[in-house]
Amino acid sequence: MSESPALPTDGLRGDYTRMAADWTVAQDPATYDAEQQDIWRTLLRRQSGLAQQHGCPEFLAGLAQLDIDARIPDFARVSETLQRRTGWRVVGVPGLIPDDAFYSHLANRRFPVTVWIRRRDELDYLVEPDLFHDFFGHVPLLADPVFADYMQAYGQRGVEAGPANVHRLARLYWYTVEFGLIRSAGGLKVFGAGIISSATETQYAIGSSVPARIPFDARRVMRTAYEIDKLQRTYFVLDDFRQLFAATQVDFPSLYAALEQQPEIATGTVLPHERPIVATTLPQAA
Ligand code: HBI
Ligand code: FE
Repeated sequence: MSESPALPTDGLRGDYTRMAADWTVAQDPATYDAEQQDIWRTLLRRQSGLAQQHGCPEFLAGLAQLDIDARIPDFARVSETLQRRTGWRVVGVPGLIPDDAFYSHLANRRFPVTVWIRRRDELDYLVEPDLFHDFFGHVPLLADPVFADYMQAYGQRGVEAGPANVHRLARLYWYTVEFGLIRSAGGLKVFGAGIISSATETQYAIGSSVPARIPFDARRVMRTAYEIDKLQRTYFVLDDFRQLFAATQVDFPSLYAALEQQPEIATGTVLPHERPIVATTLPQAA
C-alpha cells in the first residue's frame, strides 16, 4: 500500500455518529470495562520497559510528568496538567479525522486522541491508531516546550497548505512525529509515536541493520514516500527538537515549488552523498 489515502470515515471502526462540529467526542473514563482496562495495563507495562530503554529523554520526562498509570487516562484531567506546561490539551475523537480538522486542532494546541482501545487480539498490530497509540505514543512529548511549539507550528502550516501540497506535510509528520529518531547523550533514541507504541518497531528501529537511518533534512523528508502498513525502511535522525521547529519556519510556498522540480525518493533509498547513521556508532550510555 502506498501513502495514506484521503480519509473516508466509512469503513473506520470508531463511532462517527455523535461528533461535535470539530469532529471531537466526549471521553468518559468510566465507560471502559475491565477487559479494556487490562489491555491498557498490558500494553503500558510492555511498552514502558522498552520506552525506558529506547525512548528519548524528553519523552520519558513527559511520561513521568503526566503520571500515566495503570488506568486508562482521563483526557480532561491530563489536559489540566498539560495546559499548564505547554498550553496543549487532549481532545477525544472517534478515530482518524479529515486532514483539515486535524491540522486545525494542532494549530490550536489540541491533540486528537482516539477514545476506543484495541482488542486483545490486536496487541501487536492494528491498522488504525487507537487510544494507546495516540495517548502513550503522542501525548508525553507535548509536555516538552520545543516539541509542543513544533506541533502547533506544524498544524498552522497544515491549515495554510492547499490540497496540492498537504501530502508533503504528511511526510514531514510521518517521518518525525510518527517514526522519528533523535540523537541523545545516551545514543540513538526514539521519539516517533508509531515506533514507541510498538514493541516490534521499537527494537527494529534501533537495532536492525535493514532500515536506512538518514540525518534529518526537511526537504529530503518531504520528497520521500512512505508505506503505512510495514516496518519502515527509512528513518530520519534529528540532532534535537529545535532543528524540527526550524523546519516549520521557512517559506513553504517557495519550498513546495522547489520540491515540485525534484524527483520523489522511494523509501529505503540512500542517495550517493548520504552517510546513513549506524545505530552502534553513536555514543552509547556509559
Ligand atoms: N486523525 N485522529 C487522527 N489522528 C491522526 O494522526 C491523523 C488524523 N488525520 C489525518 C492524519 N493524521 C494525517 O493525514 C496527518 O499527516 C495529518
Ligand atoms: Fe499517530
